[in-house]
Parts: sequence; C-alpha cells; structure tokens
Amino acid sequence: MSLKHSLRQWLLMGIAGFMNIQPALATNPLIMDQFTADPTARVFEGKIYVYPSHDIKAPPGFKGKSDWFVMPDYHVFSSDNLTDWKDHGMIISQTGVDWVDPNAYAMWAPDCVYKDGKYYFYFPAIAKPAETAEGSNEKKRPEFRIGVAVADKPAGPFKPLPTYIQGVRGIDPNVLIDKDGTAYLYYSAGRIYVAKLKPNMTEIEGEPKVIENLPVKGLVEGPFVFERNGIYYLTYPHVANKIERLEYAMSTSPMGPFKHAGVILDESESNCWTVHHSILDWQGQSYLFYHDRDLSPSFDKNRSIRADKLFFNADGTIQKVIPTLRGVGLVNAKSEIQIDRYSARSVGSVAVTFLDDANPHAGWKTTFGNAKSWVRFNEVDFGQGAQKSIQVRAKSGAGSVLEIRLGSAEGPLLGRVKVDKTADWKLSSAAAQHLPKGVHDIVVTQTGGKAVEVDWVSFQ
Ligand code: FUB
Repeated sequence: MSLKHSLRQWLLMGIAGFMNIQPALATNPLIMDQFTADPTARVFEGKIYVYPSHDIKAPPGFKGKSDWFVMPDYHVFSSDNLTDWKDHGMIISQTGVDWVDPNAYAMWAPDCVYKDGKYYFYFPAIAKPAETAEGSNEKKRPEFRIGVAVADKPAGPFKPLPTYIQGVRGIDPNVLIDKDGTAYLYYSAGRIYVAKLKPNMTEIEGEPKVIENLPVKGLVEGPFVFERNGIYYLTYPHVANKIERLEYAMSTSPMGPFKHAGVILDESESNCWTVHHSILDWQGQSYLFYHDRDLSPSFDKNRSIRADKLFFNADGTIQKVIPTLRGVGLVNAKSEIQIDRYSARSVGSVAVTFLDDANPHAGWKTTFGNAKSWVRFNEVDFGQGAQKSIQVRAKSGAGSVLEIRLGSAEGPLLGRVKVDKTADWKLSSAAAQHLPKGVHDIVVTQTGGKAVEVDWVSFQ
C-alpha cells in the first residue's frame, strides 16, 4: 500500500470513525464493518432509518450452540441518500432489559414505528428463565417474548419497558399503523399471528389470531405488513423448498383474510438459510431491504443487510426483486468505486474474491483474467464532470492495461490506465477525457492481455 493511499484511507476512516459514518459505498451489503440481519427500514424525520438485528461471532465462554445465531444487541443506522450510512451505535442490549435473559444472545428481528410523538421499538428475546412455576418444582422453559422500548427520537435513547407484551409468545414483531390510527402487531410462532395493539402501543387487545391461508408446510416467519392503494400486503419468508424465500399475500383488511399472491425474492444463490426483510418507499421508489451472507460465505448465521429496488405491477401485484451486488445508492465519481460490486460482467475471466480472507470486512477485489474481460458499474455521479484523472488501485504480476469507458464496452473512452508489473497494491493513474456531467454507468475492461487485480477506481 502506498504512503499516499495509506494516508488517504487513514484520513477517510478517521473522519468516518469519528462521525460513525462508513466511507460511502452505496453497494451491497450496506454495512461493512459488522454483521447485520433482519433489516426493518422506516422513513422518520425525512431520513431512512434501518433497524437490523446484530449477528456476532461467539464470544469467549459462549455456552450456546456453535452453529447457531449469536445476537446480543441492536444498532440503528440512518441515511439521507441510500449511500452514506451512519451507525448511531447500540440502542438496546440483552444486558439492559429487565426481563431478558442476559446470556441468551437471542435479540432477533426487530421493528420500530412512530405514534403520537414517540418511537416504539419492538424486539423479540428470550425471557429470563422464570423461577419455579407456582405450586410446583418444575422449571419454566425459556421462551421468546416480545418487548417494547420507547424513545423521543428515532435513534433513541430507547427506554425498555420492564416487562414484555403480555399474551404474546413469539418472534419477529412487525407493527402496522393503519390509516385510521389503529395499530396491529404481527409476529411469528410457527404460524403468523396478528393482534390489535391498544392505543398505548404496549398491550394487545384480546387474543392474538392466526392468519389463515398462508402455507402450512415449511417454516413461515418474519411478517412485514404494509398498505398501498387500499391493499394490505403481508410479506413473509417461507421455506417452500430447502431454504427461505420471500412470498406475499394480499387482503383488503389488516386482519385478513389474506390470499397468497406470489414470490418477491427467490432463494438466495449463496444458500443463506434465512432471509428477512422490509419494504420501504423513498422518494417515489420502493425498495426491498433484506439480508444475505456476503461477509460470511461459510457461516450463514453471520449475515449482512442489502437493499434492491422493488416494483409493483399496475394491478398491485409485486414483481420479483432481482438481487444485485451494486445496490441502490448513487456512487460519487471521486470516491473509491468498488467495481467488485458490479452491475454486469463479461462471461468468464472475471473473479471477485476477498481482499483479505482473514478480514472479509475489508471488502473485495476484481480479477480481470484476460483481455476483453470487463465489468459494468452503474450510476456513478460525476457531478459537474470536473474530474481530470482516473486512479486505479491495482496489482498485476506481469503488467496490464485497463480501459474505462462510458456506458458500455464500446462507449466513449474516458481513459486508459497502465498498471505496471507489481506484486503489491499500487495506485496507477492516467489523464481522463470526455468526462460527463451527471450520473452515468462506467465499464472497466482489461485490454493489456495479462491478469490484473483491481481494488477500486476513482475519478479525481
Ligand atoms: O435473525 C434471527 C432470526 O432469523 C429472525 O428472527 C428470523 O426472521 C430469521 O431471519
């Protein structure tokens, strides 16, 4: 790594670390420095807030199962552009809630809603094993309950209530506040249940009811309900085959009856067993937030959150979401453009691997195997197009050449960067020409005949 590069990285990380903002990536996964799962995305106070759960590697002395989830707490993240994500830090921990077993590491998928000036954060966790059941020596079995924490602001501080919601046993809470102000709590416990919440948002009215007409074969969990043009959509992960995929059902009422309507997201190509999601409208576009195992290919209980665009058909049905590496945020041309999160690539001869297998959080590199191998990276924001040079962080055992073009592999040439023979990562640069204003796709092609590894490309 060159001194200049180290200094720049250090400065970027320093600034980002100070403000808890990640260097802008805008790509999938959304969060690189930690594992995140089960994202519920909401718009509060003009920003996107994402409430995921938090997977970690088992800490020393961990007594649970080695191949299972280890989930101690929750962080909240926000963004006003889908590119820069700010980590507001930990908002609730298993050690800070009276009723939660502080050693259970089972802070599973949460939700957060706003009502009458307060933010209500709903989270499942394993309750402290109660002392002996009344009148017997029998120990109560640990069970999942759903708690509530309340805040004045979307990032907290959240104050957990001393006990869980009475009458509810299960996981994956989701709350819909209907147009008339009535709030409904959905959750899963083998099947999906719904109960009306009292106006205090912390107690249910009557008994929870099972939602009928959903698949009964294969696990169904993780409900996320929303209303659009008078249609209520109940979306949920379901194991129809071997692992979860996202399906949905439609109704004209929040309590149902719902009718199964189709699949939103197919099973993950990575074979991640779980998927868990939410759907958000932001500035006229709908987005699916979900998770996969990008930062942990060999252990799918260390997950990472993603976002991709979601589209409705004219009749209100939902088109299948196409999962991408590219994600949804615009990428500034001056940033380190991570072309390994490409939008498209040539067939064969392009490989994406971790920069450092021992530290997946450092991200990936792209290896262009032979001449004519290329990747396209969509939606780079050139602003006023005042950049003058192209920089590439690359290495090549025999030396190579990269061409960067606008739009397609045949598009206008923006520059040709020669990468000298080097065993170490090195910055190579070339003058840029024809740089456009505004947002454009770029294509990076290897034209030098020898393999070259690329960390990132940037326009300065
Ligand atoms: O993250 C733990 C559990 O895995 C969630 O609660 C489920 O929805 C599944 O994603």
